[in-house]
Amino acid sequence: MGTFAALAAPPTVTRVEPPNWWPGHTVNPVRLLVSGANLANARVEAPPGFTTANVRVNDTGTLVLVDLRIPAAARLGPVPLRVATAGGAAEVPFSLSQPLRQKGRFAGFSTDDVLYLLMPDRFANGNPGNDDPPVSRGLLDRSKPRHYHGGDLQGVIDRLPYLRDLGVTAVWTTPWYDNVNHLNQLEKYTADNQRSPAGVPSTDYHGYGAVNFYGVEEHFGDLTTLRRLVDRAHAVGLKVVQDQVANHTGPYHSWTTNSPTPTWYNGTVANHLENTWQTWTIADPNPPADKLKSTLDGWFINLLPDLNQNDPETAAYLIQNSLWWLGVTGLDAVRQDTLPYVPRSHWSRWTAALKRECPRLTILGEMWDGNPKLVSFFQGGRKAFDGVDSGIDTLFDFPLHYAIRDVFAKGQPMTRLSQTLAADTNYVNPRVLVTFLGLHDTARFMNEPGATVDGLKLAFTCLLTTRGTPLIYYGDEIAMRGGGDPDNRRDFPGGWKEDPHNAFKKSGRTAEEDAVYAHVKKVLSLRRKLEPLRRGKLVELAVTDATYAFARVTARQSVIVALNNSARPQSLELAFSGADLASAKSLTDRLGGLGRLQVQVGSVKLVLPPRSAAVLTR
Ligand SMILES: [Ca+2]
Ligand SMILES: [Ca+2]
Ligand SMILES: [Ca+2]
Repeated sequence: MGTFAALAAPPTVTRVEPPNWWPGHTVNPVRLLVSGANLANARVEAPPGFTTANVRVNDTGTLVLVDLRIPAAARLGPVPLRVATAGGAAEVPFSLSQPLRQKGRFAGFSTDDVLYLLMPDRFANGNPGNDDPPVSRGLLDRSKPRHYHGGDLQGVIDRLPYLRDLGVTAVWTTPWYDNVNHLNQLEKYTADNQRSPAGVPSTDYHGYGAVNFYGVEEHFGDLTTLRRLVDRAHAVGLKVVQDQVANHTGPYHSWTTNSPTPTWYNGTVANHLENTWQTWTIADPNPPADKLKSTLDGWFINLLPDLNQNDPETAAYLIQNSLWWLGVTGLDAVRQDTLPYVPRSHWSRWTAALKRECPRLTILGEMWDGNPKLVSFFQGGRKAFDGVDSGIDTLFDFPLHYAIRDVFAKGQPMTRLSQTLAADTNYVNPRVLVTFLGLHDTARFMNEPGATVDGLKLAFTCLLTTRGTPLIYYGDEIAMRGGGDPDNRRDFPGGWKEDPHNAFKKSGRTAEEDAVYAHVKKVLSLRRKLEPLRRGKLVELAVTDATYAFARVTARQSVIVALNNSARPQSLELAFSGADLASAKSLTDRLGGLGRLQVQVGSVKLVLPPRSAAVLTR
């Protein structure tokens, strides 16, 4: 029968997560997850100066967790690390990298910035060579809204000049994690986190179904292309925001059948709770225990495997993964998906770990609710009743999103805006909220009943001049149409060589597209030139059903914004606010329509044409 050594099959190693780390990093030791086979009872051997500890092998002998302490003076490059068993030894392909320089990276965003959200698959096809990669043939079909369309990271690189010319300052792309390489076969599963008729084939073109947290989706490019994108963006003055998902993996992640620990996920494919999306239970001091549990531990759409951040191994993996993307690219901010469905204690530890390494980083959380009380509950800066400060810097301003839609598309009274902003007292810091007309999960503004191009322009004027850090969803600046997901994710016209027209260029835009584009560009330019529009205190001056006027005020300068949402001209008499206006003899409409206005004893009278706005300065 032979000896024990002869009986033991030799170990093999296929990969390690993270594949590299940095000497002097705030996380040390780093916890490695080694994948392979025949790893039962493995030891991990490290070179002199390095130490390994806390080796843990899963019960199939295919995954090893191990702490690796990296000496401060460690040499860069491959680290000769080995996994050894009675059957032999295998090399672990791990290396140390030079930390990226801080200058011009890891910068965070502020109210000085304007974000631009795009979906790489739907924006521009910069590399037709990756349209149908060998590992995932047959997923591309531009006629099908749930298939890949061919857009990629090179396409984003190619269009950075367009974004810079428009006047936005930061790019947020939907996730670039490696997603599944075949059509989704699971009943009820669709590519967009929504139920759809069973049997409609779909892909994970949107990136929210990660099967490898350390991989770049091959339809979009590779890590080299991603790093080039971040570097090129920085070189032209644009920041980059990564979309991360810590709540769940895609349903096809290998962990669903073979996990590093028994409690890696909450439940199993065969036996798990369903997430019923009762987000308010998180902010409820007395929630029903079963609802709290299904909200935190339930599987999104009853299908996306829910990661268990209460397992310290899972939590450490997720924290390191976030830090790895920052470290390898130098990006500036993180947008975190599905925030409320993860224990707040995890966010507290995760945000602290990210800020320890990158103190200027901005963290934006997705808490989808129209109620400011619920949204504000998740903003960091104070401990809530649960004793937790989430550390989340800012959130999407869904309450204002709904109000802007109601007013400028559906014709509801302007008081709706004032009412919504009156709830700002709920927030630790309402000024930094990320405000938006729409995003990839909402129908387009132009799809609302009652929406017009004039209404869209007014909505943009309001969005880009009121408090907050504005976000523009790709294509809204050219009045793109589209209903609910996935119709709101149409291809940007001109992103593909074969497109009949090219809206990236003035000469290619339709009259309507160019009118909206020019308007957005103009208001963005005003926002850049006029500091109060970015940093000023918001002071409401007047509100009626038809009109709304406010000032943005700093110690040095004031800007008055007046909007008429009605189909008739409206007269306004506005009292001034701000020291620089007290002695003004006249005000100028920087949007241009009203020209120069005479001032009478501390107030100005103006008549706004139907559905128009003015931005007044001294
Ligand atoms: Ca492509
Ligand atoms: Ca893939
Ligand atoms: Ca969860």
